[in-house]
Amino acid sequence: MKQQTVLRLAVQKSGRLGDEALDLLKKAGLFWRADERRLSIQVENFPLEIIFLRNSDIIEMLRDDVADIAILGENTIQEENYSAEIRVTKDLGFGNCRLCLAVPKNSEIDLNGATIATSYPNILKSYLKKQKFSAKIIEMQGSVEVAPALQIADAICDLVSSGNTLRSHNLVEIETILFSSAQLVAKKGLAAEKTELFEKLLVRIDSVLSAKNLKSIVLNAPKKIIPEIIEVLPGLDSPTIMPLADEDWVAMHSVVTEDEQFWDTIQKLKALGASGILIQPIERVIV
Ligand code: PRT
Repeated sequence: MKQQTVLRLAVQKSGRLGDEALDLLKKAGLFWRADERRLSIQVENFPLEIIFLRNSDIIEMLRDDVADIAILGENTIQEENYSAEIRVTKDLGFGNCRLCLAVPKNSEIDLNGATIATSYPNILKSYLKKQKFSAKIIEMQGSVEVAPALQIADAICDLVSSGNTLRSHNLVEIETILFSSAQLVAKKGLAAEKTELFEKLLVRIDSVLSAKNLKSIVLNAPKKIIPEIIEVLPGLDSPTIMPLADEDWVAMHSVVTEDEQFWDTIQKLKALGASGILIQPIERVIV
């Protein structure tokens, strides 16, 4: 009997990307009962095995064919020079950070000729080359932010998200080298059956990403104000209009993005005479 093809997805075991990656897969309707602290788990309703790895090991496992696809930061892809080996990349919109150069507050360090501590020597090297700067790079695996205080380096090149780590070490950003977020990547050269599985998985993941910040709005309105409501209610498509028992009234449905204008829109609808406004989250959208 032919064995079922299973796609193998590598995700970070713990840390900044692991939990959000699993959360996204669950929202995409994937289901498993196994303990997430195991080395790997089998998804029960999709031919997918999730392999838990250290972030720094993921690309090696893709290269060694232990994994077919992975979720990892753009920073790691760039540092490991992996872009050319990827067939598809999908930005997942979490794990946002930036790789920055930072120096001690109030210092007037000239990067040209400085010593810079980093866990990203390859990205830094190519940045310095582009800028035609010569600087000495000190490679550190973690706690890069302590390097200036220990007088190991004049500056650092590290990931920043909230900026709290820099602030608490009296450091200030002077340059952003790279913006990064979590990416779903599929390596080149996957067999046709695995490619097909990946495309199916992508549809599910896309449906969750497309639904992000979307809200379903249902409201009741007097028939005579339908044109004004349509004007105010932005939607994916034109709103659905449904008759009500009271012939002078209708129910209207639309899907809108919860952006900065969202609550202004709701206020305007109310002011126009809409009532019973229901706002509900949307789980998935297939566009
Ligand atoms: O432990 P493991 O071997 O699995 O890997 P790891 O130590 O690289 O894991 P982790 O969880 O630190 O980082 C995994 C990925 O998360 C990174 O490769 C990035 O893609 C992403 N990410 C997003 C971040 C950050 N934000 C981040 N802020 N990775 C690290 N940081 C660190 C940064 O290095 C600095 O020490 O957080 C500190 C700064 O944070 P703020 O909020 O104080 O600015």
